[in-house]
Amino acid sequence: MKVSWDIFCSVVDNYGDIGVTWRLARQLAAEHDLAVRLWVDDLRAFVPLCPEADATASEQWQQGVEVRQWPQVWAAVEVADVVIEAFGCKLPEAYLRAMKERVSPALWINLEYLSAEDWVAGCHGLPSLRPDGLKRMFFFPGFEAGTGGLLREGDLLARRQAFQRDPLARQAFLQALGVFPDPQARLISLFAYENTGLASWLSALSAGHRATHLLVPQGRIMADLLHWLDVEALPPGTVERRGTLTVQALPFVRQEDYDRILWSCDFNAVRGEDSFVRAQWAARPMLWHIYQQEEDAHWVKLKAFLALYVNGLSPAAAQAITDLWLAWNAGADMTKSWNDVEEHWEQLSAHAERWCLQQANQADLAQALVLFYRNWI
Ligand code: TRH
Repeated sequence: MKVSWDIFCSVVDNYGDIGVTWRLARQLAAEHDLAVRLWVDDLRAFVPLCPEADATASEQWQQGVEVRQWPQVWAAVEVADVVIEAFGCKLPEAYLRAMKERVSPALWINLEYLSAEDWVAGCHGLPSLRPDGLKRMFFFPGFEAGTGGLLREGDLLARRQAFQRDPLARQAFLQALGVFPDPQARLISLFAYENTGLASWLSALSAGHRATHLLVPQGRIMADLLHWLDVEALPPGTVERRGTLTVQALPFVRQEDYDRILWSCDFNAVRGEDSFVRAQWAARPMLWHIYQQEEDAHWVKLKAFLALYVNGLSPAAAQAITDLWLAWNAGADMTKSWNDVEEHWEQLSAHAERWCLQQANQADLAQALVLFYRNWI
């Protein structure tokens, strides 16, 4: 019998919670032969990532994963061997009681948000004993040895490299999306939260010496984009030109195709957690819009990541990318930092590939979870 895993996901906002748990669930089922159930409280956030899913189904199978609507009134189910509570989403009380009554204890793991802060390795894998006798383990993804690593499918890098080596595959993919860039144009993708710095970046791009084709999937940045373009709407597929900049709106695509967009681009602006990690596997220079937290806690995380990421860059290139990221996350003017980044383009591109390969030396997060369970039993 397969080892059973229950993953609980509560959709707070956006797509990150479901994006990470859906990716993890699929990989555990596909690569580790596990029986995986994914409990999601709001399936409407799941459908854009997996369009064949049914937002109203209480149970459905998608890509080897049993996807369950997490009902408000919990109906008893058998507790799995491993229980993942994603991002502290709070398991149903009745499920906790069933966990207590289970003859052989289940491994209960709280999967935490990704952070590059240096305390992460020290806290990864630590238990917390509760007054009711249940024990919860804390599992931290991360970039350094001693953390839980990053989500990465076993064949991801090989698929990405094959795609990037094959201009016809890239062209066919882009054409199917209705994207026909000028052959000389540099391709940039833009996935971000609202950002008052966008106008200055777009102005710099439109006045640049190099043609840029900017791809913008539907999302929260759209209003700022419309404002700068001075248009009322930009339906998916529509193209607008300003100076050397071509802007094209895209639909929100399934998760696998979003990877291909990142692989196709020369530079990717990403946000949150999952697209941020996928951009690293795409091995292209990137710009991260971090998810804002109360009391500006996100700045510490942003700077912790930058401190790691710039290792190996020349001081000038490190400064350029750091300034760009800080300006973007402050919603500040991007003109100077973007021009500085352009001056170090080759170096930043080579660095992105190096960073990707270095990160791929770590065990991936799904593998690390499976090993954690094996060591626990
Ligand atoms: O949507 P996000 O802003 O999610 C955020 C973060 O995860 C944040 O840490 C969390 O606290 C908050 O949600 C609640 O960004 P993220 O993490 O990149 O998730 C986006 C997902 O959407 C990711 O799996 C990629 C996917 N995606 C597509 O599948 N198709 C698309 O066209 C695009 C643009 C994204």
